[in-house]
Amino acid sequence: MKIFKKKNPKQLTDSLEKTRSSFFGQLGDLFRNTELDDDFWEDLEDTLISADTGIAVAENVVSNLKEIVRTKKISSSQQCLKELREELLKILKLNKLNLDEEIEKPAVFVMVGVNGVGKTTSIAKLARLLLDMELTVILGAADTFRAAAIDQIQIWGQKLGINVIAQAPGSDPGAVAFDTIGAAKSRDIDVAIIDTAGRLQGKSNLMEELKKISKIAKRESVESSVKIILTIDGTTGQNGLLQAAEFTKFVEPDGIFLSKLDGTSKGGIAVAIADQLKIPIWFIGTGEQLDDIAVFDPELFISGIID
Ligand SMILES: Nc1nc2c(ncn2[C@@H]2O[C@H](COP(=O)(O)OP(=O)(O)O)[C@@H](O)[C@H]2O)c(=O)[nH]1
Ligand SMILES: [Mg+2]
Repeated sequence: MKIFKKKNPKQLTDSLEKTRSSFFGQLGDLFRNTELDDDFWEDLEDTLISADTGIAVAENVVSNLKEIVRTKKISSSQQCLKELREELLKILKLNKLNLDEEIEKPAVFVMVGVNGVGKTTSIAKLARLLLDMELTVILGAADTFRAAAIDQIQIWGQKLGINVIAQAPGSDPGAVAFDTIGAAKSRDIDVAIIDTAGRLQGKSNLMEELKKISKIAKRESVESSVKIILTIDGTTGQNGLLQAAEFTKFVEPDGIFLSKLDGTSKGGIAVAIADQLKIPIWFIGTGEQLDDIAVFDPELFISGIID
């Protein structure tokens, strides 16, 4: 089956409004009728860094842009803004979306990430998106660390009208993953989405647990049908990126769910992820409701925050 064969039913709407006004509001001021002098370049680099693109990206973008301005003999700041747009897009496009591949049933999405980044909420949104695409979905409550975490995903399951496979708090997350995939197979369900714990205390334990879940998933389904999705909280900036990088030492995420882009996120984080983690952003979350999800599209994203 091809999961994302259909055009994304939800487009980025005004949900990036806040991101746009925080990051590119500043850019707009910067590019308003100004000379492209040393002060301008310095201000641009500072603005990019404060928008969470990271220092390396900011430096590279500015140095590329200077070169383009020189060779194309650009003098207007508006023209320069267009070139900036292209440069950012180039970085985001480095990470091709690879969601449209052929996948054998059941697809298994394992959601990983630090506590509080929005894993469980994002799972519910993703389930909604898949249901809208007329696929069948089952959820697995493999964050067994807290009873509240199990309740939370069960409540989402009720809202969505889909089954949630759960065991008692404290039980083995690997066993929950096993049961969830087993249920998906026996009930002929298209996609199983598995929630996981994200506490960073006793980190190596958590990472071993995630490794085990991923191994079980790959054994119980088809290896290429298992996708590890790393959730990153868009408001946590470089710090969130460092935490995310920790996960990549233990599990190999296939895609990113970038959450909370509706909040105080500055948007540049998407560019930093593309540049530093080299993992494609698949989805973005723009709120706490089920509908607040979009399949990531570099063009639409840049338009959403610049134009
Ligand atoms: N504003 C906003 N809040 C979000 C988003 N995604 C999740 N949240 C909130 O973030 C908090 C933590 O979410 P949760 O799914 O429990 O995170 P988990 O610990 O990683 O499973 C909750 O209050 C969610 O409502 C989002 O895209 N935007
Ligand atoms: Mg959770």
